[in-house]
Amino acid sequence: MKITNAYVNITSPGRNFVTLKIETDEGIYGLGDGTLNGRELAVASYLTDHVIPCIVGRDPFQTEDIWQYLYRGPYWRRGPVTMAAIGAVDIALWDIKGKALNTPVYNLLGGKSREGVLVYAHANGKDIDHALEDVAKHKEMGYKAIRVQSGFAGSSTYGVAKGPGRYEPAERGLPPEQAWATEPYLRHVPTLFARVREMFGEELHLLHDCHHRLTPIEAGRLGKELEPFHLLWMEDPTPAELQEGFKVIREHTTTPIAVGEVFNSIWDAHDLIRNQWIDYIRTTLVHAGGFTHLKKLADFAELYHVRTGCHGATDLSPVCMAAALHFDTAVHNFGIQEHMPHSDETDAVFPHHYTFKDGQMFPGDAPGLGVDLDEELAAKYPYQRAYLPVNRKLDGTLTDW
Ligand code: EZ4
Ligand code: CO
Repeated sequence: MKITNAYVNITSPGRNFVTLKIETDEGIYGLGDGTLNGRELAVASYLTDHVIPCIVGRDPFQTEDIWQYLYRGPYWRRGPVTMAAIGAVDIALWDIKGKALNTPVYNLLGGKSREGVLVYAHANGKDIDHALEDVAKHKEMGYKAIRVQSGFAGSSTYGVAKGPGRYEPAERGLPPEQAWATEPYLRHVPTLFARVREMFGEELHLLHDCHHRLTPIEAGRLGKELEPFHLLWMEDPTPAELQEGFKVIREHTTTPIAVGEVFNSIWDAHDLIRNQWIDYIRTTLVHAGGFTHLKKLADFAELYHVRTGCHGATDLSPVCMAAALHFDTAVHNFGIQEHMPHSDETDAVFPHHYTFKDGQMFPGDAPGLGVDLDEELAAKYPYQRAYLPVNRKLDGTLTDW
């Protein structure tokens, strides 16, 4: 089998998505997600201008060799744009393999290690009472694990919807600016989780995302104060370029730690994993070079009791969500999968076989990934510039969003 053609589709059914389609001489095609929130066109150009010309004519079954060619070949390694482009190619090639062999991708990754994939939902509210209502709503929908974020007076925080409707971090146009204050946040979060546990008891898995806004010692304090509420994890407590920062957190709390949604290679997590400073690795397929690389990362993490918790926000397309569910079904050290449902418009552009039932998701048994792209419908939603917000402290200093 040979790759005969490949092209990039950019569509914006509510938000922007970059999809790579790879065609072969046997009529089988594969889809890969290359979406990098706020930097979509850079990945599209990287693919169209620099990657596609190098893969036409190759055997799509050679996923390892093509991955190494695209990683080592350009000399310039890693980085989110490069790794999302490699991810798009790799995901599409595994889709082709599955279709050619007439089997779902999870069977190529080791087969089913479990029947269903535990997912967590997002609940949020402008204050604690509204957040509690949203937790109740998601529990009612069948979720067994819920991430809870809530607003409070005096500054903004991460993960709270502006008005009615679902939370969507990116906004059309140039980056909006938000205000951030650490101290009121640190006082607020333990109160929030005390109320959640009081109302919903111990059975529900609870999670919280700090979104890289704390220093290690501040995260240590928060983790310690959250211990009575038994969180499944505290996510992205501190920026992770300084991996040793997590040692400080670990020295102060037994609240489990998850990190990695912005990582793009195994090296971003190397010290975190081998020193057992984290409990969950959140890197997902599109942003870290696809199945070929993420399987190595998961296998490495398994040696250190670190489980997977793949990123699953709406800025990852249904192609990545399908891919993640095959991955989650197969890897032994799966932990949990983030689930932020896509809009109806997005689901219509990307028809798929994956399903949700009783707090779990299932990749379906269609050959390959079981996801498609309706190109005619996609063409009705052209690219629209959209960026994530930036954060400033109350005195105007730029800080992490
Ligand atoms: O803000 O993916 O856990 N999920 C998250 C996400 C991120 C977005 C950024 O593009 O933190 O919602
Ligand atoms: Co997050």
